[in-house]
Amino acid sequence: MDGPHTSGPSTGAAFQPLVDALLVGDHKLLAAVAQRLIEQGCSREQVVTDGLEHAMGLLDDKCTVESFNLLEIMLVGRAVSSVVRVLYPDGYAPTQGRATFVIATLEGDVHDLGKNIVRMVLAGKGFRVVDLGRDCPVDDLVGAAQREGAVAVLVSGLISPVVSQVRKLRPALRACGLAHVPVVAGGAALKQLRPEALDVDYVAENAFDGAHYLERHVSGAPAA
Ligand code: B12
Repeated sequence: MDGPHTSGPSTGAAFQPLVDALLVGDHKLLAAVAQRLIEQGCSREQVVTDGLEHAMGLLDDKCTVESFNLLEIMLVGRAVSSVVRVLYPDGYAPTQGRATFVIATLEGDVHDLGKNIVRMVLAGKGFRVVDLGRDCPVDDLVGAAQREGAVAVLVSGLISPVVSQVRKLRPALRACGLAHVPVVAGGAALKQLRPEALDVDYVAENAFDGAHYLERHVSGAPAA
């Protein structure tokens, strides 16, 4: 059900009611619209990428360093969370899974909506995801990777200053004997950079692209 190939509506117009409800921050209406799209045959991937991500991109000018409308953005954030609950009603905390990942937004970055979606997508695929939350020190994330036996470390980054934190991950993993554990990055600020520039193994375009990469890694298939 997560794949992009479904019989449901796929045009931008089909997602306009979702975009409209999101932009006014009406979380109840938004959850109802998302539910209807799912019932019409849309995949979760379409709702996230064509709906949520597209709409959030339209909020760019309300969330810059110069101009910042906190209340409006927070209402939209709450609305995004309501859609995530519609898409993943079973929650996200399997204690056993096909493999374990650790995920966080690193120190200095408080954005977590995208990270939460990644966690849900992976949990929906049967993986165990240990979420260290946002504003997380590099050492805490690496410590969790060691403690939990993680097979990959995932990092979400939305603001440019967090790039320097991401570059500290690989040396910190190496120092703990975890040089073999891959690092996967995503989020608006990180996906503008190539893996070499971040010193990570893969930069995901979106949650589903990241999940495909991780599926291949866990199954031992060569990276595409
Ligand atoms: C919502 C928002 C906020 C909310 C965050 C609420 C929350 N709980 O997350 C609040 C109001 C708190 C906020 C604060 C700020 N924000 Co803001 N914010 C946004 C906004 C509008 C949307 C981000 C979002 O949630 N998108 C929706 C999610 C679903 O998308 P996503 O995160 O990209 O995630 C998807 C994929 O990228 C992927 N993904 C994400 N992470 C990962 C990780 C892995 C491993 C994988 C596989 C995939 C993956 O999966 C998701 C689903 O596909 C963006 C604009 C934008 N276009 O991104 C600005 C934006 C990120 N913010 C920005 C700024 C400047 C700020 C502030 C500094 C503003 C200020 N004046 O203080 C503060 C930052 C404070 C801090 N220290 O962190 C800038 C950053 C610019 C830059 N390059 O540095 C942006 C780009 C706006 C802009 N155009 O200037 N913000």
